[in-house]
Amino acid sequence: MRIDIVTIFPEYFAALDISLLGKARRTGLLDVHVHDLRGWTHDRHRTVDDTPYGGGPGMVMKPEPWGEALDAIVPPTPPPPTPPVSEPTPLPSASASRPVSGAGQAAASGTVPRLIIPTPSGRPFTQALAAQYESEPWLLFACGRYEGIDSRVVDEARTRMPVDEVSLGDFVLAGGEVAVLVMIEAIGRLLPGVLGNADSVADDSFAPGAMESLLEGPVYTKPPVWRERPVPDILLSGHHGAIARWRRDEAIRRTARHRPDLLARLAPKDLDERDRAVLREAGFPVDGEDMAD
Ligand code: 6GU
Repeated sequence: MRIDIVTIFPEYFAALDISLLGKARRTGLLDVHVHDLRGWTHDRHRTVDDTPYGGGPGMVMKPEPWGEALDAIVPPTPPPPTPPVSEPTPLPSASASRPVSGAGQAAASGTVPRLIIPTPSGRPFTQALAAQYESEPWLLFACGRYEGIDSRVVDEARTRMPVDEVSLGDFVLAGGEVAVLVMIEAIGRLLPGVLGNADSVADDSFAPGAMESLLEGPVYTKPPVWRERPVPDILLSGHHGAIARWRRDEAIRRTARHRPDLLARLAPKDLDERDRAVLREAGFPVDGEDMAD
């Protein structure tokens, strides 16, 4: 997968040299290109922002550097050559087979990236969206700072490539850089060959179908007793069925505590009697039952 990132703070992306993603880059699974937006400014101060039309607080990123950046990374399709007026219109087949060259080649052959713009006013970034992005050959991230990028940049980009405005959640970051690091880590670890063990992806909370959207419960490793705290006996029992049941109980309890909204998504047909008992105990009656039951 190719990833381009445009930012005024390229230093943030040094983190992409580390750990799993660093290895994925070194082995060629990930081809990351970080671009400094100020390289497409032309004034002495390398200005990227200006005051908002209509007034209001803060600054808005100017459209010109963004336009030049996107043109450089995704060369625009040139207008189709105009045939001389006397010439008959070529047949569609002849027109379709006409070779394209130069800057138009990328766009004409369908090789444009998906442009992803991190913004608190975007659609929610989820595991499902990470999985969709994992299957794309080329992603381009545009990191805004200040109050955001002049909206005409997004409008024009949409005429040339698919564009998604994406948010990490209901809070405000100072800029898109950290959000892009988060998204690239979530996407990158799904690429075949990036994680050592394919099962680690299948078992994730939120992976499609995995544990029907329950959070994962607690985990333990050696030693068996630490600061007088023993590991739960069941995990040392060797009873795989009982261990799986205990883990599911713990997952249901943790989900009830931290994400009651997720419990509403559980399909009643996927709940057995034990699930219902654990849910009831956690204060979540299911399927027509109520607290009086
Ligand atoms: Cl994607 N960007 C910014 N600047 N703030 C955010 C965000 C993104 N998601 C949540 N807050």
